[in-house]
Amino acid sequence: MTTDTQDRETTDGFHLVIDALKLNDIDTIFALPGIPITDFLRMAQADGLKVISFRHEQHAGNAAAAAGFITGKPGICFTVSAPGFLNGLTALANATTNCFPMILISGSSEREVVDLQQGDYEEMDQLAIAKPLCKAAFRVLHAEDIGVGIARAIRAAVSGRPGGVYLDLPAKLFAQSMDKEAGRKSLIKVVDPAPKQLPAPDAIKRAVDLLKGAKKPLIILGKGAAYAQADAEIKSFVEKSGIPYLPMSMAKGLLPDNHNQSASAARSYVLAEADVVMLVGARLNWLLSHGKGKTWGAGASKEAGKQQFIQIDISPTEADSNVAIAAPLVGDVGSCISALNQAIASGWSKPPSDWTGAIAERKDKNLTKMQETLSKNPPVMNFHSALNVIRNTVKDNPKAYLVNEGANALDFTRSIVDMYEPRRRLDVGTWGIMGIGMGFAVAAAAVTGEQVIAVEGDSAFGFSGMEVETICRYNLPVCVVVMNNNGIYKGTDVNPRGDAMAPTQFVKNARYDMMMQAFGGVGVVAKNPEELDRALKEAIASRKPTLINAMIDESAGTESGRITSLNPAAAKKKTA
Ligand code: ADP
Ligand code: TPW
Ligand code: MG
Repeated sequence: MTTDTQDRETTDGFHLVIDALKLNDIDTIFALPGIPITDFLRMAQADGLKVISFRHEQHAGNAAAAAGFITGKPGICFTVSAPGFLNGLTALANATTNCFPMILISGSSEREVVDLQQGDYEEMDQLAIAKPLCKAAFRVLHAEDIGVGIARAIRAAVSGRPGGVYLDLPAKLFAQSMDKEAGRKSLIKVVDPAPKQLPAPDAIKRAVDLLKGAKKPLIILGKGAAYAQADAEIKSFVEKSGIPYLPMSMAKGLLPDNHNQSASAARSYVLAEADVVMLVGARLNWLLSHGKGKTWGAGASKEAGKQQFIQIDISPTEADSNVAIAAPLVGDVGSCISALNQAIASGWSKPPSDWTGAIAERKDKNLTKMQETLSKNPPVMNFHSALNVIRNTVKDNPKAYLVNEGANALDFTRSIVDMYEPRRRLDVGTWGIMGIGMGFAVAAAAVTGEQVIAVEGDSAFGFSGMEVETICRYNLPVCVVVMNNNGIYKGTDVNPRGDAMAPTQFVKNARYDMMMQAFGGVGVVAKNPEELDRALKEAIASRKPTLINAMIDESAGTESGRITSLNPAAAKKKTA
């Protein structure tokens, strides 16, 4: 191994990449070693970068994406060629889909050999494969271009709509040497990587006029609003305007979920009834029924509701992607909301009280009903009785990060567990993807030092479960709670032939807790809310890597959680 053999006069590709990252305030790298990046990672660590080494590239990539969302700086993931690159690609595509800034940097094989398809070690035209799955893709062939390559990757990741960027670094590049001073001069410190984008004054006026005329206005906060780190401006706008709001999943906590203007507990009512809806960093995609159908008070599923929309988005092409947007506001959330705050500083009247009153009435009813359900303590623990404990735990530890994936384990947690601080909820996002769990958990703990609670379906956990070793190795304050219902959605499926288990079933009463014990962490079985509560309290007090195997009634879930209707068989039933 050669960690630092350069003499005083020359530098090399390894060090130029490290120096370029450090120059741009990158302090953490998520990675999985192997040719050609093993030495690079050793040198990066020796030079003071925090290197978090994973067991599978997908989780290193997911960690980079989560770090990007939390910090607003691009998360960096390093992978080896072909198979390592492909393993990281899912995370890159997912980051792009979710508008999280990350850079997947992959070593690659010799260009000359790859391009002639002569069968190099781990041969693959990675740049071509990455391109359609990310925002931008670059390759650096010469050491003197490393500074430009890193600078372009950073700008592409965080400017405008954030997303995933691919940077291809062929093996040969790392060993190239060049004059040290010339190398230093070739590096670029990116100035203003995510420039503010101010909305046009006439666009602000159009939006405010529309809002002023509304009888039943509603604000929907999306994860773009959370990402924007304009927390105080947003809070001030919501409170000054008096408009009820709905947070999308990862915008929970931007304002505390127990805020009196939150309409979460009256979601179906406000979506169907609102007349003017202001979207803030939220797309009208499937998660909002595309702005159409029953959800929005329209008849047929393809029919748009009667709502008029204002949409704040940094992407100028987002408006009208599903239904007409009456007042698009193109700009960054901070600038747009601050302009709106000025515009409503005088002559603003709060929404009619029959609207806010009707919402409050429904909220009260639903919250009372929810409280009744939560306080039941059935003989076999179910999602509600378990999540009631987690709900109280998060209330007591509002700064903790909550990672969440699964189907029922996701949907019930989202609706039951209130969040109190911005960007503390990290979940399956726009794709509803399984496998983000441990990568997101490692990132949140490593980047912020805060306690992480990962509420995981037993299936969901399996996608990244091996990373409990990573959690133990770095001794991270992560408490994984596996909602163990013996399977995907339920553990009660039956194979009519009886010769094997059904495709959605797992080994009954599996001891996931022993996986954590295997690496020196704490593993606990919790069969009732008291045991779960005790284990959570101990995990948080000790900050030790912990896995709580929460045994959940295997019949408690529903097929696909809340999205049963998306199953093709459901559509067939409807048309039959
Ligand atoms: P959710 O799933 O929470 O509804 P989406 O991921 O669908 O949120 O939407 C996020 C939107 O936020 C994207 O359209 C993206 O362009 C936008 N966005 C991201 N960052 C910013 C920002 N700083 N300012 C304005 N819009 C942003
Ligand atoms: C990459 C499909 C959606 S939800 C889920 C799967 C496999 C697991 C649900 O079971 P779990 O939760 O986690 O035990 P619960 O509480 O309902 O029992 N592959 C990928 N992404 C997705 N979304 C799937 C498969 C899926
Ligand atoms: Mg399950």
